[in-house]
Amino acid sequence: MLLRLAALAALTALGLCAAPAPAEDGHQLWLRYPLLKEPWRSEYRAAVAQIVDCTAGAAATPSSTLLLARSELMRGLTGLLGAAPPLASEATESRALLLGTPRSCALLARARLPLRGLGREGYAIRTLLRRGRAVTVIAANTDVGVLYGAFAFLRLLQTHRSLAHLEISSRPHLELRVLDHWDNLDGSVERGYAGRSIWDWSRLPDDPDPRYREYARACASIGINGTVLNNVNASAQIMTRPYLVKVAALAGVLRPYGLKVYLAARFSAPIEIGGLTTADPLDPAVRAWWASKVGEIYRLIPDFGGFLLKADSEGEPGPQDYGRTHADGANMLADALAPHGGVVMWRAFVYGRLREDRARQAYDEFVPLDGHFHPNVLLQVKNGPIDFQPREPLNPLFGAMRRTPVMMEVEITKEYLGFATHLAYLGPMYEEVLRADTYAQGRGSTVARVIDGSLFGYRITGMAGVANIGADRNWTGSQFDQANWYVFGRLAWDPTLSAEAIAEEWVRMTFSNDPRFVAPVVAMMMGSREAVVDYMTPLGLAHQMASGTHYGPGPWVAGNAEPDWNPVYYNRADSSGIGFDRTASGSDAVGEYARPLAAQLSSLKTVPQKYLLWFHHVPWGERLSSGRTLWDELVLHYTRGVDAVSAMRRTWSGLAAYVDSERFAEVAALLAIQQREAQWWRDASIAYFQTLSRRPLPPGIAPPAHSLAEYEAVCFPFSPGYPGTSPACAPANPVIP
Ligand code: GCW
Repeated sequence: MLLRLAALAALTALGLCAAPAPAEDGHQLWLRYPLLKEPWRSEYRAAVAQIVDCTAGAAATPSSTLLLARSELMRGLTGLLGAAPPLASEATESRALLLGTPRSCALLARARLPLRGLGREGYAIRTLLRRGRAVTVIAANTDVGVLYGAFAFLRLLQTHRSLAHLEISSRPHLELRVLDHWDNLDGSVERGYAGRSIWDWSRLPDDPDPRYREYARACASIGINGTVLNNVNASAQIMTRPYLVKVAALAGVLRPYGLKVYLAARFSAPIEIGGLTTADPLDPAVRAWWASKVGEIYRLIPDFGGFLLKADSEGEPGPQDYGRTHADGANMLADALAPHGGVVMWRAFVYGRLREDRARQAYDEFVPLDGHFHPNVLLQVKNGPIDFQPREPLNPLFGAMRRTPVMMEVEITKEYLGFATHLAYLGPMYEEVLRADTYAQGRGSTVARVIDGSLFGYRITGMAGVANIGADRNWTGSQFDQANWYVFGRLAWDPTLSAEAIAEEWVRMTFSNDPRFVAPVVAMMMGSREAVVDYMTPLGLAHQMASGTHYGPGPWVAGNAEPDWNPVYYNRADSSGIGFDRTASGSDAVGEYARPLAAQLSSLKTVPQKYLLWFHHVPWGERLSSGRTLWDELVLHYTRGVDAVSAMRRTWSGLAAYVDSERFAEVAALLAIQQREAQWWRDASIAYFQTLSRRPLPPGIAPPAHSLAEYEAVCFPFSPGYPGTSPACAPANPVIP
């Protein structure tokens, strides 16, 4: 045995026997820093011959943020190159690397770098010539800028970019780049599919979990600078003293990484924990309570970010309970926060007292209030007008609020896109909405230009993502869902980046730089969200998920008390056709868009096919531009979605040689679940709609495997992330066919 081991070791040392990739569980995310292969290792070793500690003699002692930047660089280079370059106090070597701000590094102060345009968080990475020697500098105006620069520099090595003649300047396009955690204080996570909450309130403030630092480091590596710790369906308890002390401890851990803490506030907190009889925003006692509560928070957390509010929405309390407006409510909190520099992120996700079309409601409520909000209020608007569906057109509030800063909220957690088990890379979805044209100021008025403030000159800008992070070892419930956290951060930093380029970066850092792996995996990711749209809600359908849990198909569901909790409300399918008429002959939601866009969406001839049934009720036999009938097209889309998942499985099964066995097996197992559920979605949807269309399937297309009655009886009892009680399944209920 010993001899055999020795022989194996010798062979491995000689490189004659390929060592299997060491097992990984994904915990290290995209910050793995594995030893680079040649020729990259030698090239980069030559390019970074020395790291210069230029803090001696500088105006300030290095901050913890600056020390983190340096240690990250050391850690990254040690991993990638096999050893960290030597640290010296002077640039004695050609190809020395130095990092810092003009204040923290005397050499940089003398170099007179053009840092003015970089703002508070941007960075420059430059190759300079110093007395004939090439020196690489990572420089910024602030220490957190240096930290971002250090991660960006490491990314160059992680993705095999050249380090010659670097001339990079980067600054965030948006100010607030925030994760919204829907984490409850009991440790559950609403719509969370990655295990329990990472915040362990029971052990704070004394024993902060080391994970908080890892979390903050990962956020910093992609430029995320804020975190809302608790669910928007908020408990007032978070504002009590014991919790605030815990929040302060957490804020202390996150701060050096540039991550500010925010809280979701409960509007009725003055009653629930303040002993008042009202939460009326115009009541002086209520205003005084909030002012004093905010003062208490800032004494504990001097750089506290502010509040996120879900008010008068889905049963949450709000100013309308007192006959006041959203502006009254938001301004009251804004006034309390303003002296301390805090902001209010007021959500526009409101609906209720349904008139005719839920898609119209947020617009109808908020547009009349434009101009009435105080300067430190942002309106937080979901990407689409209804709710994080696999595909929605842009929310008409983008472009309609000219005097109120609008920030965008997207869902990173995949509530409506297959939870953590289905592979769906959301980059293309975010990109689709960021690039969508509102036409608010003529052509080119993209959502990106609305939220980056350039279109209307907003005072504050931002983007929020509902986090998909939990206590699972791999953070997000699956390997590929890490990419959604990643792409959110990168696009919030720069909404003009391409989803595809970001996918490639992520794949290279997370798995491998081998082109035989990178190309097929990026292609698979880029098609993955469309595959989900196809097998769940093709051609502009929405909200066809089972009620409550949102797990699996339920296009037939009609029995919920509120009309807009029913999938039939959204599909409007009957014997004549399918789709929601939102043109002037229907709810006229289309009229909420700027003229040229409204005209394009209104006409059956010009509406993009992907939004067809969102805006139109279309006869089953209608001929589409493909020459096929609507019914045939619909069936083909469902089928195409399932086929795309089969193709992803085939692609992945050929890639075992490039991935460690643990992550390979996990992805393969989840793709198998996805295939089964994609088939379920397709078959159940076709089975239901066929009872209305009464049309045959196109030739060569397989019929659903089971009857509609069987699909209707399917029960999935264990849906994670559901805030209510999951349906009880009778023994006779089949599980997913
Ligand atoms: O999509 C819906 C979710 C709710 C969520 C709500 C919201 C936090 O099903 O679970 O509540 O959106 O965004 O407020």
